[in-house]
Amino acid sequence: MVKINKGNLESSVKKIVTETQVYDIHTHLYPEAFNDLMLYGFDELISYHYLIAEALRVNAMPYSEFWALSKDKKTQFIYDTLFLSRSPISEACKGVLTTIKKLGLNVNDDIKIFKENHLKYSKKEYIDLILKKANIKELVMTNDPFNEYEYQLWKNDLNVDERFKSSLRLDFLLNDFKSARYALSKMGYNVTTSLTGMTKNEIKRFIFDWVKKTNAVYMAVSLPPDFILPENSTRSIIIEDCILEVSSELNIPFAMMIGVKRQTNPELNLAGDSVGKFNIETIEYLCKKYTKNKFMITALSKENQHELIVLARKYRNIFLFGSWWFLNNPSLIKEITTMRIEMLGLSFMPQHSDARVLDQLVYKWEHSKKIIAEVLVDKYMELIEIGLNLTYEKIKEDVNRLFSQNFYDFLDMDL
Ligand code: HDL
Ligand code: ZN
Repeated sequence: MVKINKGNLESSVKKIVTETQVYDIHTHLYPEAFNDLMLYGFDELISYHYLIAEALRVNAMPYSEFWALSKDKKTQFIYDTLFLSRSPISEACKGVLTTIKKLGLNVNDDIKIFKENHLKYSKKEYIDLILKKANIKELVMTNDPFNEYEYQLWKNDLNVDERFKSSLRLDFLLNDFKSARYALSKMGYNVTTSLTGMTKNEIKRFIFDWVKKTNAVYMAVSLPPDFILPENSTRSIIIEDCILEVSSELNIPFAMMIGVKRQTNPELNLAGDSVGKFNIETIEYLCKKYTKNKFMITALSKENQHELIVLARKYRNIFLFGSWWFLNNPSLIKEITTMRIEMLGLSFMPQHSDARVLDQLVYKWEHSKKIIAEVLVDKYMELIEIGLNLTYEKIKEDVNRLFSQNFYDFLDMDL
């Protein structure tokens, strides 16, 4: 046992956090079996929708003109605008530089070197390289059977890299049932516009079939700020009468990612979404009524994150995760992680990457782990000052909980 003291605390925590393998429980990544859905390499990294939003703020190129550019020209436009004509100081810009550096390149080199780097590897080799660099044990994809391209892939035998787990994404079903109904009928589910008993049974059959087909570890949906339960709406009825029934029957969590205002600026496409605060009483209602269901929850508004922490103290079936999207910035990760430790101890998962491009795993985890380690050092220092005996092994156990074990335990939890 290695005793921890004020002198070796910081170096020990930083080493442990760096070396602890991560279960990245929400990403938009895919392994090579998903063909075009697997995004990797510099061109994809630099044209992340966060950077598109930032570039089109400062260079008033008409949106339609930008979208008409080739991939090469989009890369050059973003690089010139955000990295050459001014310092790349934002979180998303800094992330690109962190990844380039961690891949062993010089961030001052010519962009041509960055663009060609991934060509040295096969897709499989690049996945191995990035997962190793980012210290990822396994990650969860976002799988959407309503995406025609992905649906066709699942129809054939998909040899999915076992490090890539599935989640069943239900946004289309819940937020656009009128259109989803047609897709479900085409898939062979006998659903009508009205939520009759038969339609609800067919929706449950669809969910059950696809959880099994994809071997999903949880079901997920992103929800708008005006999401409210109870409510006499299609979305609410499908959640209460279909999703929660299958979720409880299969003992898999229902993940709600709440507070996204889709397409506030539709001309920005994926970059056009914004944020709003939702009513926490909806989650209170769900937890009070469905004590046998497990809810993974994150929010896009900081105020909601505070309310969720308080609520998680009341309900053990809430699993809080991540500093999501517009909260995935050092200043906010620090504040939210500190609040969570102060009110929940170690019973939450501080981060997920939300990566869309494989290479992003490197910077998203490097940046987050730095902040989480700083918060942990402060909190452990307070324990040392009180006189508690701390060991390296105990801290290692704590950190392993935060980066993977808490989620494994939550999946196994039988309420
Ligand atoms: O709905 C979601 O899962 C969000 O994470 C969106 O995909 C968002 O565009 C995103 O990539 N955030 O990081
Ligand atoms: Zn996401």
